This record gives sequence, C-alpha cells and structure tokens, in this order.
Amino acid sequence: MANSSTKKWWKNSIVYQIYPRSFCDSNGDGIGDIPGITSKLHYLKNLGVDILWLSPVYETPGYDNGYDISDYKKINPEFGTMEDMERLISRAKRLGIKIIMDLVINHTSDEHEWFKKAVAGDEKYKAYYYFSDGKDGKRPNNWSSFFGGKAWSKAENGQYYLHLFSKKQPDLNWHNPDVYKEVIDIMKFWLDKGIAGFRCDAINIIYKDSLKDGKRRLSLIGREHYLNTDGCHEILKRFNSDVWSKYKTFIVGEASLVTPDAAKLLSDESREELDTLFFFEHMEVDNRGIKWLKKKYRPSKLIRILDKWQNVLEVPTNYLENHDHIRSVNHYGNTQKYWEKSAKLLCGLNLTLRGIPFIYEGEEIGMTNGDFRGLRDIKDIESHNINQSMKKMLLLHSIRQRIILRTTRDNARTPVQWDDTENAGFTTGEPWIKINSNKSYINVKAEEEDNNSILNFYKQIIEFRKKSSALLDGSYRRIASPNDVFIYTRESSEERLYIYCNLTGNNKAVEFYGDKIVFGNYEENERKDIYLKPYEFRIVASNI
Ligand code: TEU
Ligand code: CA
Repeated sequence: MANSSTKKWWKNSIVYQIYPRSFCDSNGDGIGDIPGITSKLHYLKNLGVDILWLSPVYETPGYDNGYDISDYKKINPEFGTMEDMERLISRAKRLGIKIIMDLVINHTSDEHEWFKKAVAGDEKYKAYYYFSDGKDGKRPNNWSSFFGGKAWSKAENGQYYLHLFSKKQPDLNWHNPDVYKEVIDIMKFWLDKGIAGFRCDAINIIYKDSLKDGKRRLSLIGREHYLNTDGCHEILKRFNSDVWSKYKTFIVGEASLVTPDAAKLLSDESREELDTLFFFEHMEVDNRGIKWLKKKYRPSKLIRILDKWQNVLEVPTNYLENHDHIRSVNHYGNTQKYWEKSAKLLCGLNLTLRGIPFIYEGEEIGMTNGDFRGLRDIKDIESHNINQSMKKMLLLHSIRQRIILRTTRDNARTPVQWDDTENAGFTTGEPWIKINSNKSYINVKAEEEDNNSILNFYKQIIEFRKKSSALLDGSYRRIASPNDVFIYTRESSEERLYIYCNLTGNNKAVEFYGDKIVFGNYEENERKDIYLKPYEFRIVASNI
C-alpha cells in the first residue's frame, strides 16, 4: 500500500494554468499553440512550477475556445499535432514538470460525431444526450443556461436538446452506461500518454437527477436537479476505482456554486472522489446575485471567505485568477498607484495559505484586465450571449458595453506579454485577441531584468515556500486583526510563521507578532504597534 505522502505526490506542488490560445504562438498565425508552450518550459521551470494544467487542447470548432470538444482523442490543429503534444509531455517530464489536462465531460460540441449521428437519427447516440419533443411544442422544462438564456434549443431533427452552456455544447446523458465507458476510455488514452491527471470541468453538475421544472430564481433555474447529485458522487467513485487510483493521478474538480458541506463530500480523502476542488465563493465576493451585477468589493469579506475555506477542505486549492474571471489586481488589488505592491501582496497571499497554489498565466507578471476599445474587441461566447439577452431587455449599447467590458472573461484571455515589442513577443502575426498596450512595462523580459519585479517576487516566494515546513505542511490559524488586514499563522513542529496581508491602499496599525521579519517588501519597522504600508505583505518568523 502506498502511504499517504506517495499517494499524494501532488500535495506540495505549485500548479500553473495555461490557456493555450493566449500563451505563446510559435508559427505566426496569431494563436498560441503547443510548440509555443514547449518553448517556454524552461521559463516555467525557472519560476518553480511543478504541474501544468492545460485548458483544452482537443479538436474543437472553438465556439467556447476548446470547452466544446469535437474529438477527445485528437489535438486541435490550431494548436499543433499529436506529436507536438507527445513532445511537450516528454520535454516537461525531463524537467520534472507534470501535466494535467482539462476534462470536459458535462457536454461535447454539437459538432462531435456522437451528436451528429444522434441528430441523424442513430438511436445509440441519441441516448448519449438529452433529446425531447418538449411539452406541446414548447421547451421540456424551464431551466436556464450558465451563459444566459434557456437551456434547451432545437436540433435539426426538430427535437429539443439540453445544453447547460451554449447551444453549441449539448449535455451528455450520464444515466447512459455507454457514456461512462467512452469517458473511461478517453481518460486512459491520455493517461497512457503520460499525463498526470485532470482538471474536471463543471464536474458537480454532470448528473441530472430529473428534468422537472426548477424553482423560479434570478439565475440558473433548474440547478436543484443537477447540483452535487448522488449520481455525480457515484460516478466520481467509479472513476476513482476504475481509473484514477490505478494511475496515481492528481484530480481537481471545478465545482461551481459549491457550499462547504457539498465540497467535503466531493473531496474528503475517505470518500475517494476528487483530490481537491475549486470553490467559487471568493470570486463572487462582489457579485450582486449574478456576476454581471457588481457591488463594492470589501476586503473584509474576502478575508472571511478565504478563512472559512481554509478550514473546510483537507487540501484546499488556492487561486485568485483563471480564464473565467477578471485579473486579480483588478479584482482585489489596484492597477494604478499600487499595481506592483498589490500584485505582490496577492502573490504572497496565494502562496502562503494552506493548500495547493494555482497561478494563472500572466498573473506572475501582474497582468491586468484587457484594454478593449469596445464590444467589437470581445470574442467570448458567454459575453455575446449575455449581450443578446441584455438587448432583449432593451438596454442601451453604452450600458451593455460597460457591463460586459468590466466582467468579460476575455479580460483574462489577452495574450501573455513576453516583451514590449509590437505583439508583446506573443506572435509575429496578427493576434487573435487584442494585446494590452501596457505590455510596454508589464512584460516578462522587463521583469526578468528587474530584481524588484513582481516576477522575481514570485520566484523568491516560491523558493521560500519550498524550503518552509510551515508553509508546506503546517497548520493554519487566523489571528484577530483590524478590518481588511488578514493575519494568520502557519505552523509546523519546526517553525511558526506570521503572515501579514494588508488588503487595502491605506496604512494600517497592527500588532507585531513573532521575532524577525523573514520575507516581504517592507522597510524596517518598529517591533511593536507597527504600521503596514498600503498592500504590504510580510512574513515574520518566531522562535519556537
Ligand atoms: O466553467 C463552468 C462554470 O461553472 C461556469 O460557471 C463558469 O464560471 C463560467 O465561466 C461562467 O462565467 C467551465 C470552464 O471553466 C469555462 O471556461 C467553460 O466555458 C465552461 O465550463 C463550459 O465548458
Ligand atoms: Ca500558432
């Protein structure tokens, strides 16, 4: 029997998420690709990354940038070939970097063979999806989609089909054992190629208990029929015993709308389902019911949420950014005067909480939201759908534009800024989406040359973390502190660290714990009753 530490080989890893389309373009077509990723492996190694999570690289018509898969065993030709993928896996392996892939199994593309056969009338494949004649010619139920609008559309065969996301993404029917067999086979196909696990997309909504009407509410009508169902738990347990345990994988699930209780059921070790999961509550800290309506961001609320989740999960994931949300400096920091300070603070926070830190491409150089000129620069299917819904509500163009530009997922999907040249070193061609003009000072090259840069701060803190038993395996405890300052300890049998995070742009008076400052962009301070400067981050060690 493997003991817990070999079984959890991933427990002390740093994970870096790549959105391949926006990472690095090797052939000048303006689209990031797999050889582009391979060319940056040394950069990632240098940063201290242990695991790469690749957003989908499978064959796709690309309506949701690869989250609409048309063939799970082929590579999107825009990204390269299977040989390119195999080369990436083996080069990464040589550097000691593991790769996990995105597994999107709530739905396929409507251009997948299965769906095409289904629409053509093949009964076997019709049973892979949810088709229905509807009620008196109307939709089968009142469910709404995650991307706005209704969750049912009509296929060419005249029948309705279910899609919790866009109509280009029909939901798979997880009651069908054939669907299970197909997915097991896909997972083995990739694990046999040497990948180390999966990030399971939208995993807690895959199994629909019933297709009854949902309770009326502001968003996601129908959710009580598919969120964290017993059927979903059952599938995860079977994935685990049939595949994951045999390959010693690392499995992280994306679990939207998850509560602490539901999260424990999905990821506590004894349940043998997911290894860990992404919760969303901190991303929604400033939502007013739905993500398109915002209220003022309050750091104290963020602190409460993060503190709560630190105590929920056995191995939490920590993330402040991904391809679905705005950039963290825009969300929780400051993009003006305190851009650099606040990006470093967020780095410190993300890398010193208990659990596995996830860094999203570009976060390590403090990239900011896209500087789009208008809706014409926006590519995201979700934004386009929402725009249509708001049009139906007769909202003016200027209002729709303001709402969408502030929140669109494209904010995090602008190309990684490698240098300050015309296309930021991302491509020699025409980029698929607008590059941020702040590439002139926010870019990898400039930050590599500056010892004091955000990028070098990441490197230093990753190095610090790798040597610290308190950060790797220690306990977590919050300490009472003034509003909007997050102070916590991380403690192992060898060391006790006090972590100070001032989440505001003001000076804050705090009590001084511990003995000596061991990390931070501080200036020398008094020992007692010290002031934290705006967005200051520091680590203080105490002798134990
Ligand atoms: O997101 C699923 C999800 O739970 C959504 O709520 C997500 O937060 C969405 O972006 C709302 O704005 C996953 C992927 O991360 C996303 O990129 C895909 O578009 C989606 O699944 C469909 O596959
Ligand atoms: Ca390319």
